[in-house]
Amino acid sequence: MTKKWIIAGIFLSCIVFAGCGKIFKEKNQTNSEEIMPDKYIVVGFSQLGAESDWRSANTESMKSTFTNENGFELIFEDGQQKQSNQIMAIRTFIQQEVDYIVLAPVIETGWDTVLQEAKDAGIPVIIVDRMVDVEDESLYTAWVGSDFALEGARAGEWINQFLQVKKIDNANIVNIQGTLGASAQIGRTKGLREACKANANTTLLTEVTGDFTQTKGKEVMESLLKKYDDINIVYCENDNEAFGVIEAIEATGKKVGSDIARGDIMVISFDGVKKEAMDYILKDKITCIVECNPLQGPLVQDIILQLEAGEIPDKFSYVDEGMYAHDDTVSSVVIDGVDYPITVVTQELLDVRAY
Ligand code: GYE
Repeated sequence: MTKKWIIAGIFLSCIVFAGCGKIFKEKNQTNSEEIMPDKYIVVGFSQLGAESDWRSANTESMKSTFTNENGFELIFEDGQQKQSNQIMAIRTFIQQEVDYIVLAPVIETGWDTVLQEAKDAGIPVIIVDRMVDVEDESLYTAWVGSDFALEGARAGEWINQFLQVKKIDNANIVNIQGTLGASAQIGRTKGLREACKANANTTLLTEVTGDFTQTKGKEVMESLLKKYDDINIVYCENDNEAFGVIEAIEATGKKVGSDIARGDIMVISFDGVKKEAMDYILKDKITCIVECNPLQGPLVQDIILQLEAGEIPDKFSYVDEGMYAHDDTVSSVVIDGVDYPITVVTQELLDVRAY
C-alpha cells in the first residue's frame, strides 16, 4: 500500500469514528461535553400530563431518579392528557431503541396495539400510577401504583362512620370525579357508590367530572351550587378539584367545614401531596384526605435494576398510603378486616412533614 493510501485510510477512519460518536450522543440526548460510551440505561417515560400537584410530584420523582448520576438517560414526554400523544411517544421510544419504556396511562383502555409493538421490539414496559386494561397481561412487565379501589373504600367508610358518630341521618353528597376512565377515577367513584348504597342516610345527588383540575373543579361546583341548594358533602377525587370546589362554595357565601348540622358543606378528597392541602385540613376546609403517594421513581428503578440483573420483578407493586383528618371523630376505618388508622393533622405534624 502506498503512503498516499495509508494517509487516506487514517483520514477516513477519523470521519467514521467522529460520526459514530455523534449518533451515539444524539440517541442518548446528552448535553454533556463528554461522549459517554455505552453506559446509560435509556428510559423513555410517557407521562400523561401536568394536571395536578400529584402529577408534578410524580414527574419530579421520575426525573430525580432517572439521572445520569444514577446511570440512566431519561427521555421524558408529556402527553398533555391525550392518549394519542402517549401512543405517539411510545412509538418514538421504540424507534429510538430505548432500553425500557415507562408509561403513566391517562385512561385504562386502548393500549393493546402499541404495547404489542413494544413487546415485538423486545422493549420491556413498566406501567406506573394508573392501570392499563389489556387482553394480554404479558404486554407489560410490571406495574407500580396505588390501590384506587381501596382508597375509595376507605374514603366511603370514613364518611359513613363520620355521619354515624355525628348522628346525621340525611346527607346529600355530590361527587366531583376525576378524568373518566382513569383508574383513580374508577376506584374512587366505586368506593363512594358502594358506601352510599350501604348507608340509607346518604343520597348521592350526582356525579360529574372535574378532570382532576382546579379550574374544572371550580367550574362544575359553581353549576352544582346553582342546581342544588342542599349539598352537605362534596367528594372530590383529588385535592386540586377540592381547591376549586372550595373557591366556588366560598364565593356563594356558604361555609366550608365539617359542621354539617349547622349548614357547613364538608369537603373530602384524595392525594395530600401539597402543603396547601394539609393546611386546609388544619383549617377544616378539607375534613379528610386519603393519601395518594406519587413517589414512584425509586420503585421503578428497583424494577429496572432487577431486570438488568436477570431477575423477575413482582408484577404488581403497591405504594404505602395513609389517611388524614381534621379531628378524631373517626379514628380508623376497617376494610376487609384490615384496620387503617387516621392521622389527625396538627401544626406540629405539618412542621416536620417533608413535601
Ligand atoms: O390522584 C390526581 C392525578 O392517577 C393517582 O391523577 C393519579 C391521580 C391523582 O391527577 O391528582
